Amino acid sequence: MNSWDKPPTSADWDALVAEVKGATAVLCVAHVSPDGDALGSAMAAALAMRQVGIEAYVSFDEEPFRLPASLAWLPGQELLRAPSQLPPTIDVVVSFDASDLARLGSLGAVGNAAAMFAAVDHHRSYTGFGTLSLVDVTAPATAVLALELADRLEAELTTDIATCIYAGLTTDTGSFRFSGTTAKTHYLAARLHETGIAHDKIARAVFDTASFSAVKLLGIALERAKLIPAAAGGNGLVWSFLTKADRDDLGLALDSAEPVIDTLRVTAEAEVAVVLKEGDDRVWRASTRSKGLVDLGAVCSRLGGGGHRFAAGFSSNEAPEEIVESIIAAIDVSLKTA
Ligand SMILES: [Mn+2]
Repeated sequence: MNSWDKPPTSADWDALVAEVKGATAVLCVAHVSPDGDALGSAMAAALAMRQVGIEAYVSFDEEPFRLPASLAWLPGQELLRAPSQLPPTIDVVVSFDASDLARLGSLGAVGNAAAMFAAVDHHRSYTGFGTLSLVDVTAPATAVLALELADRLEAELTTDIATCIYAGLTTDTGSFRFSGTTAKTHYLAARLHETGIAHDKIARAVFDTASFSAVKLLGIALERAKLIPAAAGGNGLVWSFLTKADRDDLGLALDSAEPVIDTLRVTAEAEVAVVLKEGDDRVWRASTRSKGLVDLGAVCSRLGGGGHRFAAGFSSNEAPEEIVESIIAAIDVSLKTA
């Protein structure tokens, strides 16, 4: 049993707070291709640290260094630093929402070189990297843990901090629809609301905004979608793919393909949805979603990735058809051992 099979203890939090308060400078790191939970959590934590007098920055590994369009409005952007522009004084690194070191890209090495390297996360697939683990697999978002850190730093919950936390919470709960959402999640959301956040604008930015090019890209993916009724124990698998050329024609970056899975996964005839996205490096990224019957965290771990039961992913150099065959085979193994 790993120590993160249980939520962090008060002693764990005290250790993190002590390290952060004693730091010369803290770097809060989000995972590569950051989503609302990773970036919202890192930004909220850094804003809280700044408020109580700690020098804090936010970074993630991306070249060129820019925010995804859906998160370009997040407060706290003055704290962002590209990996090549990090202050030399950083001695404490805290990662947010990254289950393994590879998810931090080049910043994993910065963490390993720091005097203290803490991981704040909620993935069951968390590998145990870092010198201090603040991991709660029952938390519906890492943002819940980022808020706990802000509270334990005795930072006031400002509208800016609450906005960052809410961005993470609404991202990972799918607007409070996914099964990880509890009464506690709603109480927490109510607390965020009370600070005067523009929850409607946050929801629109996170879920309901895409460029016309991105809408066209979605059309390509849907046109190409295939349903395999026999897959996943006869419960069906729907999949599609987007090439680098598809994106290049529309002038789009890889993150533009992120929302495709959310439309594909509504397919009633499929327990599992898969979207394969070819990166600029020609490596395919597989995003997978299930309705609960199949543990995709386990399936994707088997294929070299990881994630949650309902949402997981991995990378592959195989051709799209081969990747889908690998997924179907791994699902069969998972259903047999479940
Ligand atoms: Mn998350």
